Amino acid sequence: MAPIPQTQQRSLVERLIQACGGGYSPETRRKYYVSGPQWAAAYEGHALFHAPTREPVGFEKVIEEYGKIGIGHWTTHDTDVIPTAGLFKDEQERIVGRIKAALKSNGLKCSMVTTETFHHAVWAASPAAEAPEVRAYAARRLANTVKIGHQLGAEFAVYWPGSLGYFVQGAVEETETLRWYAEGLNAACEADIEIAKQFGRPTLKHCMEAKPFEPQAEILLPTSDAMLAFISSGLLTHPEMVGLNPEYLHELMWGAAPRAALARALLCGKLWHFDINDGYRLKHDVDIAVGLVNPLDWLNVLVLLRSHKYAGPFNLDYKPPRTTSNWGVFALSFPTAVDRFITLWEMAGDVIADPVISEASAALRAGGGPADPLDVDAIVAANRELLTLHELIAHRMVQILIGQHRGRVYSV
Ligand code: 3MF
Ligand code: MG
Ligand code: MG
Repeated sequence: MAPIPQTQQRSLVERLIQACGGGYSPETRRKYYVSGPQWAAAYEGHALFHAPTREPVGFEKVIEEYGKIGIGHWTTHDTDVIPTAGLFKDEQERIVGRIKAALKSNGLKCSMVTTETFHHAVWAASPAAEAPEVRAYAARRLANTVKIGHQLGAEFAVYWPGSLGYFVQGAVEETETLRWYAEGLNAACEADIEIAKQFGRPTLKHCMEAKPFEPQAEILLPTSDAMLAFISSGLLTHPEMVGLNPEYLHELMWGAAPRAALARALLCGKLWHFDINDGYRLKHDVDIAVGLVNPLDWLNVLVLLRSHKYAGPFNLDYKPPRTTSNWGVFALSFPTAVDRFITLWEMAGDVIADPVISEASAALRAGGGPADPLDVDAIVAANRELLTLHELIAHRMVQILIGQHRGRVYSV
């Protein structure tokens, strides 16, 4: 093939996107509770070993592009949109006004706000640092984000305590730090009760998000399970206001079965918000877009969530790869991520309705018939053939994933 001049590259990519097919209309996409983070679309491709590959993008452009794609909700950190120095000042109010206008004119809603407590130098020793002034500032920041959330009409506040941990042991006394961290969350919930009254709105749903590694070397609340224990530890003054925002990859990173982690949150009634993406076990936080690495696992996850009537947001917390251009972020990365999610969600409906899976599941639950409860050999024998259905169900799910259940075969 001859070299493709830069002026022809977009039309080539566009033609190949069209050739892929499988896209949904913006109207269809808006039917799902999918949210697009400001930071995901504005990610410039930078990291410790990576210089940026994309130009900065402001919230007006992100909101406009999400609107065109059909992503109905937008999420943000306070400092994604308001410079740290402008917080608590008129500048904050001016920016919030501009955000409201941008959301309105593009038909989006703000579903979630979150406080950046990991990037700025003030968080070097975490938001629950030894110095009381850091903790007092953190409490003010959290309350301020709650206020912004109410101004923008959000339903959720998320807390990823990224820097709650350490590189070297010794200085940090974990029980004390966790108590201080709880005080921060308590301050946010208590502020919310007051602010919600002023706005005549329900309080926000406060959701904790765990990640096992990064940016600290050791993390005090590394998993969703650790956070469930923290929520019911007695340290929170309003545990009923606090739930979870698990992230698919964050659970996978530590080696968990994400579906089992979600199931534990469901059992506790705490699965309120969900960051969706993909990646690999026991690697760093690669934040690949949903379904590009583990589509079968994702199908299983969505079967679980559909079966339990999960109705919260699916937040597209991924990073478009550094190889994707600014234009490509909105032309390809976000629309295809949403479309894979929708397809997997609908496929999960196919799995739930599938007659083979239904009958096999019912048969497994029926068991092999009454056996002497103390005759172990008889119990084994009663189920011997039925247990083969475990593998049959897994096979059937792969068939559904690859379209083989509709007769897709190769003629060889
Ligand atoms: C980090 C994350 C965060 C959180 C966000 C809270 C930058 O790995 O996942 O995204 O999701 O801070 O919403
Ligand atoms: Mg996340
Ligand atoms: Mg992540």
